[in-house]
Amino acid sequence: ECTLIIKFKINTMYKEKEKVVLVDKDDRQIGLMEKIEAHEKALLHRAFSVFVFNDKGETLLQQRAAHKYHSPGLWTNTCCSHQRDGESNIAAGKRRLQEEMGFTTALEEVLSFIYHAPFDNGLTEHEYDHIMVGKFNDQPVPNPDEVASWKWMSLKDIKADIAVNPDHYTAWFKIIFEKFYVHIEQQSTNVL
Ligand code: DMA
Ligand code: MN
Repeated sequence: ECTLIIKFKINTMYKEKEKVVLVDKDDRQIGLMEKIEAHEKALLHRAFSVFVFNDKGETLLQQRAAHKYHSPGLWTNTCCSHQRDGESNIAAGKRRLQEEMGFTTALEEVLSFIYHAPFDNGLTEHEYDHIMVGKFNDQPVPNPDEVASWKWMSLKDIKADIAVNPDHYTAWFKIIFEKFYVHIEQQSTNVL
């Protein structure tokens, strides 16, 4: 038990110190900042959102763990996070897929966009978000520190459920869905 507590503390300390890459409107790096500080100050930073599809064209959703620093318990795309200093978008996506969902797969970047979403806990996501897609047909092995649950869902069913239960989904997931539905739908059949 003691080892568990120490591991948890080290994990937490490490996460608090993690830095995000601050960027300008053209995704040019302008600095580094501790993750929580950047989200408190609502500064634009580099991020990514991975959508993993299976051969049926369904996408793998994750429910964020109950103790995440923002958007806890909400359903969202397969994996989201922040690139590290000097880390490529693809390398970051593959790393974080492994850390959060317990598998990794080839990724392809398809789109990027800027969004701004204040949360009710004082933090704000203000990101230059790179959307990447990949394919996977097996069972994920989610990390309980990050992920409460997961499910495969068709884009059609997600769209219908967002209309009925918008508060079950993260802000960026809904923005991506609204803005890029056609592109995402193409990827669900074309991917890799
Ligand atoms: C942040 O995701 C990235 C986006 C696109 C919202 P996150 O909060 O799940 O990342 P992490 O927990 O790795 O900081
Ligand atoms: Mn962020």
